[in-house]
Amino acid sequence: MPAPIIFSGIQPTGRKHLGNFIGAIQQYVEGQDRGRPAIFCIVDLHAISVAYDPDELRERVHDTTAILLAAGLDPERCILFRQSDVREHTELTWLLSAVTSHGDLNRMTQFKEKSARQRELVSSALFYYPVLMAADVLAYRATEVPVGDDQRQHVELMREIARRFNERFGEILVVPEVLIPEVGARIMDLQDPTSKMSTTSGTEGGTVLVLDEPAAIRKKFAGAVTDSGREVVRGPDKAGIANLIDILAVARGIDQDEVEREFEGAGYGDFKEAVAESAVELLAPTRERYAELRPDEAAIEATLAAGAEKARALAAPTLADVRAVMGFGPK
Ligand code: AQP
Repeated sequence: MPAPIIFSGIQPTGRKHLGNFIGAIQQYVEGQDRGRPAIFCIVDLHAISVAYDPDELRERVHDTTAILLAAGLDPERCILFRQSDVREHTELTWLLSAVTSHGDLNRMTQFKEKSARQRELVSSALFYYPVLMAADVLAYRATEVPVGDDQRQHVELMREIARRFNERFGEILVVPEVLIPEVGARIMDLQDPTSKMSTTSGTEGGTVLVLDEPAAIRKKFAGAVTDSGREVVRGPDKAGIANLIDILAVARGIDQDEVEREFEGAGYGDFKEAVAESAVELLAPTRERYAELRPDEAAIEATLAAGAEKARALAAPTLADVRAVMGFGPK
């Protein structure tokens, strides 16, 4: 089987959380040696779909790049770049809109949820987010898209867009596969374990940040909402405990049954402490390395510029093919 072409994007915030780390960043690091190539993109164009500050956006791109490098992405083994540096993404977005159904966009859960939370303006960029995401991936003819469970619907839509494009214009685009981790695809908010851990809609106490100090992480786990029972098992009305079981399983690289066996008869207090320690251990190396890398903005910019050059070289031929079959430019 040929090596996969891996592509995934991540939003520029300095507040990457444990859900992003487990659902996405760990998959990126694992994928960088499998992908030929593995391409990771800081999606600053997506970030403008909600209210934002331009100066802060630049800073957050640097924060996120430093987090990814600190977590183990190596620019020698993958392509890491800033979305807005590669104009092919925006051009392809418009071209793909010709084969994107308005009705499909209307069905997107993320749009429904995020538009309801906007105070001043529901931008059409928020509505168009999935088309830009489709362009991100399809421009590289990627075969595999590692994401958390919340992005499943968007990947399904991009597959539909690619299929419709190919039916209409010929086999130009590749229909990618989604890659979702078996455990940890949806890490839940510690204070509200029926909602996913989230940058924009989570609770402060229930969102464990990659850059949190160990004391803050321990405090958040100590306050995690559980249930009135005593058993460390998954089951109905045990969303909080099930979430903690998932986190411990992923952090230690074991399966959930093993966690349940180990904590049979233990109280919730001891269990929460063990989960907190595993999360501290999981995140500490990234936080420490981040502190070393983040101050060198010139090095971060150089990494992004080199990545953009490689990305452009891959996206440009796809765009040339797409333009040609769609009837643009001289014959
Ligand atoms: N709770 C989660 N559990 C597992 N994976 C998650 N992801 C997000 N939340 C969880 C995955 O992280 C990747 C990067 O996400 P993003 O930075 O692009 O932002 P997002 O998907 O919009 O996630 P956030 O941080 O929760 O932001 P908001 O609050 O805006 O929704 C993606 O692969 C995502 O699936």
